[in-house]
Amino acid sequence: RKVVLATRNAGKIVEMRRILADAAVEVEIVGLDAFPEIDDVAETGLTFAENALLKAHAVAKESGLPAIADDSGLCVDALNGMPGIFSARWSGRHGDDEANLRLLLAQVSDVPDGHRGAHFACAAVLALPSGEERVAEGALRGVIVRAPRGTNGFGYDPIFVPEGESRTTAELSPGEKDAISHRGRAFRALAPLLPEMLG
Ligand code: ITT
Repeated sequence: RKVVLATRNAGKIVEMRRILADAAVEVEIVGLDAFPEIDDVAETGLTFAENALLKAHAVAKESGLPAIADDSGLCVDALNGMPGIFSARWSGRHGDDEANLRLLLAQVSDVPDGHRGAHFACAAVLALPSGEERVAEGALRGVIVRAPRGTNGFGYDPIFVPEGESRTTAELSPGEKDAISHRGRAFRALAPLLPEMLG
């Protein structure tokens, strides 16, 4: 049984593979690099789930294989939920984690402690070439700190401290992050649905 990961984000690929392996999902996972002819799909949805569905269905249709997508981001209370679905391109430079994180830190620099709440959100989707789909979501609450700490993970991890933690998600071990993360929760919810879908 083969599944294509419908993402070009290296940080996500590492975590998705790790979480699915830990969930004992027995599939051969192939990357999008095996399909150089597949173009990026426009993420025109208004929610994480809509965008994950767009990506998974496009790749399933074009590759002819079941596809798994992740749409995720950081929703900051003081910014009315932004950057949210725009997290990967918040600075205007898609995938420039450092620029995105610096801009976000500057935007919340005047927000006092006690008002720096935020959550990571993830929608995980499996889509089949037939058009069948399954969706699962996960979230992780926390706060935005004032200066980056840690080198694990990717994206906004160095500035996010989960509720009940003192370390940023970039200071957690991979296993510690997966156990509580939005992505861990979404993909552990999706995992049990895979066997019957993949036949
Ligand atoms: P694909 O669409 O190819 O999957 P992308 O990076 O464009 O890659 P998204 O639109 O879903 O994907 O954006 C996700 C962004 O949200 C990502 O670039 C990070 O900035 C942020 N993000 C998501 N999960 C994160 C995590 O676990 N830790 C830190 N930042 C995260």
